[in-house]
Amino acid sequence: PRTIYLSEYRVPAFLVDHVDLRFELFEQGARVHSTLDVRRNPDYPERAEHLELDGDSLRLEAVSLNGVTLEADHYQDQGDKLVVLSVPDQFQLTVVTWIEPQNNTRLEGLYKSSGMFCTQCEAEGFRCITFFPDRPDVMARFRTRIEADKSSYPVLLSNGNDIERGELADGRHFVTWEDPFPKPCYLFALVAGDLLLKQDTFTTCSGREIDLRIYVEPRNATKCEHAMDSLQRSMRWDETVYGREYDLDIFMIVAVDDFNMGAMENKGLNIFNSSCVLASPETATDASFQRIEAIVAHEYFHNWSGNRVTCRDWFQLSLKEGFTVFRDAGFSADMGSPIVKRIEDATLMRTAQFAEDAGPMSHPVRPSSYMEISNFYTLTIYEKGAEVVRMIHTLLGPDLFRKGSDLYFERHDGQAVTTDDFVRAMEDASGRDLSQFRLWYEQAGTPVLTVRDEFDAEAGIYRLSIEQSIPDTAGQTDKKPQHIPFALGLLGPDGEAVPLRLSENEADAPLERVLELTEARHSFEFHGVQTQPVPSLLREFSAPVRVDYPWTREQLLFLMSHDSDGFNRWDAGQQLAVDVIRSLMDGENGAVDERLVDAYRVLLNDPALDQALVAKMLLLPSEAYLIELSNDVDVQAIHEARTRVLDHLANALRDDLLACFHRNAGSGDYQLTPEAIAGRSLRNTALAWLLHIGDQEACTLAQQQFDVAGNMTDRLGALRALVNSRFVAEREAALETFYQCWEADPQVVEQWFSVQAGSQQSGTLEAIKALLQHPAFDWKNPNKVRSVIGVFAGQNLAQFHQPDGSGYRFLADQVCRLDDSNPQIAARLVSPLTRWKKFAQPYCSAMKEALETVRAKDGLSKDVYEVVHKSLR
Ligand code: HT7
Ligand code: ZN
Repeated sequence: PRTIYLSEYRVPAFLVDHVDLRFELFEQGARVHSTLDVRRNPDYPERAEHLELDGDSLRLEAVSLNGVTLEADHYQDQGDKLVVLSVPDQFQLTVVTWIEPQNNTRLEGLYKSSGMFCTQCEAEGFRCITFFPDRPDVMARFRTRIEADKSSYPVLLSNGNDIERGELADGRHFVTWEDPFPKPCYLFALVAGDLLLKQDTFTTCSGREIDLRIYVEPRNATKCEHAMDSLQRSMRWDETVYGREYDLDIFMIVAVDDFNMGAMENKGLNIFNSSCVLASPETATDASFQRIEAIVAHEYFHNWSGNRVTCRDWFQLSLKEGFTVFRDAGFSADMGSPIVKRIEDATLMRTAQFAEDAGPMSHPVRPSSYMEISNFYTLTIYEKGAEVVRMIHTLLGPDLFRKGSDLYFERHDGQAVTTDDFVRAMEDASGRDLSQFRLWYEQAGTPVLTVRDEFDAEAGIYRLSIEQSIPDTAGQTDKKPQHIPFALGLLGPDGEAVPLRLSENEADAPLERVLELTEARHSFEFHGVQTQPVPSLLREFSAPVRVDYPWTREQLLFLMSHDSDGFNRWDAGQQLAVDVIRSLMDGENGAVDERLVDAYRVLLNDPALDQALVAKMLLLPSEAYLIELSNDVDVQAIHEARTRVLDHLANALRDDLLACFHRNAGSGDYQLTPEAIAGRSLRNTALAWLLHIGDQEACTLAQQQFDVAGNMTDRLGALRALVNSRFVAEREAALETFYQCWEADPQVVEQWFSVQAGSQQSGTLEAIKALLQHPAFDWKNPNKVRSVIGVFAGQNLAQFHQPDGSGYRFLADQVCRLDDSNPQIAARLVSPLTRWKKFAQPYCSAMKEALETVRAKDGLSKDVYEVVHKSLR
C-alpha cells in the first residue's frame, strides 16, 4: 500500500459547486446518477488537463459531459479512479454507477443494516457510492433524490430540507432533499427504511423553531427519550457556552444496528450506532446513559466544529475531533460531576493514549503520513487532541479562549482549514504567542516531567526543579521541549494551602499557580514557606504528561485526605495503591500496607465526602494502567499482586463494605444525578469486592439484586459480580436467566456478551470460543464482535495474556477472518498484539508470532497491513 504524506498536499485541481444525486434503490442493488457542476480551481498552480475522480468498488454504467454521452476513449475507468480526458474549464459531468449495498460488509459507503439502507462516508466512503473528488477541501451544495419501494422504505432521508416528494410507478416513491450549506462529501448521508419517528422541537436563541427527529426501528419506540433530552440540552449549551446556534430547520438522528464506530455527524442527518442512542433504565446502564449523552452532544457540536468549519485534509482530523471532544467534555462536566469526568478522561489518557503514544502506531496529533486514514481515528487524534485544546484554554483563560473560538468560527465559516488556522485564531484573539505550543501538534510521544524538590527551612524556601524529556517514537527523535501548563499547589502541615510566592515580597500570592514550562529544565523557588510542604503536582491533569516524583506513602496518604484538588486526591490514592501492588510484585514484604486499608475505611465511612469522588477513589488501578506503568511486563504477576491487594482490602473491610452496600440501596425510581450514579457505583463495587472473597451474605444479596433490580446498572452489576466470583456456583444459571429475559434486545445481549468476555474465571477463552457459535453472535455486526472478541482481548488482560499464547493465536485467527469482511474492524481488533515489545517472555515472542501469522494472510487489507507492518518493523 502507498503512504500518503502531508508534505504532498496540493489544492484540488477542480472544484465542484453543485452535486445532483439520484438514487434508485432496489433489493439487488442501487443505481446512482450523479451530476457535478465542475470548474477549474483558479488557485491550482498549473492547468490540469484531465479530471480525476476517486472511486472504489463501483460498476461504471455511463459518463456524459454537458449532456453528451462520452465515448470510451474520452475517459479511463481505472477502478480506484475515473479519469475524464481533456476537459473544458467549466462543465457538467454526469456519471452513472451501479453498487451493491446488500453485499457491502465493510460498512463504508451505502450499505444495508437490519433491512434499511444507510451510509457512512467519513473518511473515504463516498467514493464507494459514486466517482467524486473524495477529499474534504472540495465543498459542494448537494441535492439528493431517493427513489425506493414505498412499502419497504416509507422513510427516505438525506441532508438538509425535503423539498419535493411524490409517487412513482410499481409502488415506488421518491423524496428530494436539498442542503443549502456547501459541504465535503464525507458529510453526505442517506437513509431509507421502515422507521418510527420520535419528534420534538427546540427554539433557538434567535427564536427559530427547529424540528428535532429521531428515527428508530419500531421496537425501539420507548428508548429515545434520553437521546432527545440530551440533544436539546446540547443545543442550549452550545448557544450559552460557545454562542453557536443551529442553522437548518430540521435536525435528524437515525439509529442503525451495524456501524463501525459510535456515530457520524452528517449535516442535519446524524447516523448513530444503536448502542449510542437507545436507552431505558431497564435496558441500559449508567455508563450507557452517560455515553449516549456525550455522543449525542459530540455529534451535535460537530455542526460547527467540523461541518461549518471543516478539515482541509485528513492530516487535520484532530482540528474537528480534538476540538469537539474538548467541547463535549465541557458539556458532560457541566451536566454531571466535573471531577468524575476529569478522572475518567485522565484515566483514558494515562492507560490507553499513553500506551498508543509509546507504541508502534504512535503519531502526532497532526500526523505527517498514513497508509489508511481509517486507522487514524485514534485516541491521539481524539483524546490527546482534546487535551491540547484544553491546554490552550488553560493558558488563555476562559474569556480569551472564547474570544479565540468566536474568531475561529467567524474567520473560517464555510472553509476547510488546518490545525494551524485554529491556533492562529487563538493567538490573534489573545495576543499570545503559541509558536512553541504548536509542537504539541507536531511531536508524538508523551513528555515526561522529572520533578525534584528540596526545602530550605532556614531560608523558608521550597525549591522545585522540573526537567522535561520527550521519548523517541516511530520515526521521531531528538524532540524539542514543549510548552506545558503545569498546575500546582503546596499543602502545609494541616493540609492548608500555602501561598505560592515566587519572589520574596510578593503580596497576595495565589494558592494555586499554572507554571508555564518551555525549557528542558526549570527551577522555581517559593518563598516564605515555614515548614516542609507536600506538593500537589499537575493538578486536574493540566497537561497530558507523565510525572516522575519520588512520592513517599506518607505524602500520598496526606494528599488523599487533604488536597483541595479533588482530582489529585483521587490520584494520590491511585499512586498509593500502585505502590502497594508493585511492592507485592517485588516481594519486598509479603503484607499489604495497612495504611491503605485505613485510607479506604475512611473513604467508605465518611458521609461528608463527595460520594461521586469516593466511588472513583474506591476503584483500584486497573491492570491496563499497571501494565502501562511497567516495562518487561509479566501480566500474570500484575494480576496476582492486584488480586492479593483486593483480597486483603475486601477481607479487612468486609463490614464497611456491607454497610456501604446497604446505605446505597437507592430509592427505587431511577435517577441520573451524580449522587444517584455514585450510589449505584458504590453499591456494586462493594458487592463485587465481597463476592470476590466469597462472602456468603453478599452472595445472597447479589442473587437478590440480580432478581429484583429495577434498572440495568444494578442487574448487570450483580450479574458481573456473580460471574466473576469463583465461589459462586449459580453463575451459569444467572447467565441463562438473563439471556432468556433479554434475548430480543440486541443492546442488552451485547452487554451479556461483554460480561462473559470479561470474566475473570480461568477457562474464559474456551467460553469465548463457544460464544462465537451462539445464535445471537453475528460476524457482520461490529457491536457483537467488539463485545466478545474486543472485550476479551482489550479488557480481560489476565485471560487474554496466557503464557502458552493461546489467547494471541485466537485473536490472530479472528482478525484474519474479519479482514475479508470488515477491514476497519479487523485493524482495530489487532491492536492488543501490537505492543509485543513491552512484554516479558514468553508473552513477547508469542504475541509476535501471532502478528506474523496475520501478516502472512493472503490478500491482507491495507487497514490491517498498516498496523501489522508498523508493529513488526
Ligand atoms: N466523525 C466520525 C467519524 C466516523 C468514522 C470514521 C471512520 C470509519 C467509520 C466512522 N464512523 C464515524 C465520528 C465522530 O468523531 O464524531
Ligand atoms: Zn467526532
